[in-house]
Amino acid sequence: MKSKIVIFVLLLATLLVSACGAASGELTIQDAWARPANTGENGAAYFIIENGTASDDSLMGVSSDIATAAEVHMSMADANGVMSMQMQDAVIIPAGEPVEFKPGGLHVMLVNLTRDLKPGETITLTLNFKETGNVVVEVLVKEP
Ligand SMILES: [Cu+2]
Repeated sequence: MKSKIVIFVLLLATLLVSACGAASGELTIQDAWARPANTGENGAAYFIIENGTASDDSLMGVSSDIATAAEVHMSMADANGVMSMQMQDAVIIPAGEPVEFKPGGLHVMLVNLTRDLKPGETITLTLNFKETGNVVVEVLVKEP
């Protein structure tokens, strides 16, 4: 009789653990788009990162096969209103809080494009996260 109860408790514990596993979400990239640009120019890509997991993550870098380099930048205005861009080593993506990459703020700069980016085309970026690892994103080229 006692052993039956133990087995039941173990079963219940297993069910609870798997239920928790299913409830915790994942890290997703929404609304990815890039500005149209020509070969040799710099392009810019934007998206929203939603971290549905239970722990903070960090975007460590981006790679792309259509540019010499892909860098994470933050645009900012100084006291005189002059815009500049600062390269980011890592961008923290808090659990449950979306981080928006948008014109005038965070963006992925595609340095020295090796092909044209025409409206309607799709390019691929690989985002590297500290915890989640690599996430491949389809990015639509469109006018802002
Ligand atoms: Cu930039």
